[in-house]
Amino acid sequence: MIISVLTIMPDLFDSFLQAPVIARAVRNGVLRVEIIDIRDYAPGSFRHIDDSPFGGGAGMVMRCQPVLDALRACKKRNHTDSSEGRRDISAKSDARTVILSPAGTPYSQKKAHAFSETDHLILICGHYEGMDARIYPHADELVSIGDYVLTGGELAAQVIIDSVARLLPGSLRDASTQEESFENGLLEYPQYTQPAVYEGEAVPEVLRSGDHEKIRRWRLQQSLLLTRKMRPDLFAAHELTGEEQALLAEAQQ
Ligand code: 6GU
Repeated sequence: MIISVLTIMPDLFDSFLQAPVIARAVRNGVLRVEIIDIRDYAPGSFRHIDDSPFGGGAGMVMRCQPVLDALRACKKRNHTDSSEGRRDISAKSDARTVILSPAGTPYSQKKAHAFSETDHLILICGHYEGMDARIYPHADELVSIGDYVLTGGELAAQVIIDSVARLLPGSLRDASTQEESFENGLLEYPQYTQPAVYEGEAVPEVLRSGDHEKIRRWRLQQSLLLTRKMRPDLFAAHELTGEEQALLAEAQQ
């Protein structure tokens, strides 16, 4: 897949793109990340990308023209019908265009899976007090990464790229994504490694028993207890199986 990022701060992605999971996905040919500097589409020597809001008020607003010209050029470049300039991983269908904004719908692991199945994802990083409202209809959706305000959408874009890249085939070394938090609607069970006793704290005996069925049941039980304690909202949304009910009843005793 291709992920295109439209930003006014392209430098913020330099070291991020060198992170192992991203670099591996790129190396394996399952991902291409394209960083587009919106300023390149702002004309004149000042290249101004923002302006004061109509009606007054504090702060600046991102102008329509540089953002929408950058978006159009990005789509055109990646969706040309001619085979010229097209790589094997380039987009086959239309892009999914996302604006990153604290006013968006909450990001989730489910959304990460959906994004990982698109051929071309375009992420537009908002800045200043916001964007001209006429930009929003050009996106398919608005996404927020949580109930707090960031200075710009760049960190949010990096959160999304990281969570999507690790789901692409060949980007993680093993199948470790299937059992982790959120994949089954529960938080992950506690993990331990050597030594078996550290500063008097021992690893639970069951994990050293070699009994795989017992370990599986212990882990599921821990996941349930942890989720109920730390994320009552997730726990309430989770439909308990018969086995899970039994494991919780057993823990009560
Ligand atoms: Cl996507 N952008 C900004 N600027 N702030 C945020 C956010 C996005 N998600 C949470 N806060």
